[in-house]
Amino acid sequence: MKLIIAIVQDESAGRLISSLMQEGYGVTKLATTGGFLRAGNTTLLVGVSDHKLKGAMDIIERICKSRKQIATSPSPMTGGTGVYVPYPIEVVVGGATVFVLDVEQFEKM
Ligand code: 2BA
Repeated sequence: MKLIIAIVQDESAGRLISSLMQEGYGVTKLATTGGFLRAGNTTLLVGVSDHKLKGAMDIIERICKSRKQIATSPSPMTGGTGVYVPYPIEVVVGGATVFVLDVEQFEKM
């Protein structure tokens, strides 16, 4: 048995949990904070039997694969006129940091 620890962006978490649960995986969601950005993220614990590991990893990759996206700047530049001009910026969205651990013992009491 393996324990998947997946740290994902909050925006991806709902869809990822739904997809994992639809496929019969048990999931625990933790509200976590990244040490570098000090921003909220979501950590999922997923205990899986060895033969179901690949299926879970495929789902995580499908939903969380990082990609570049054009977004409008949240803090628009001001020109000399004082007019606010929103401008496009490239941002990385999605992405997951995943650890897979061997589980020594698993009990439900
Ligand atoms: P990622 O490397 O995709 O990491 C996303 C989040 O995953 C991290 O949030 C952290 O919560 C977790 N994480 C990543 N690697 C980990 C590890 N080895 N052990 C435990 N948890 C881990 P943040 O720490 O807020 O980092 C957000 C993003 O900032 C990172 O994205 C990376 O692109 C960048 N970053 C992190 N540390 C950096 C540094 N020292 N210098 C420059 N950029 C950094």
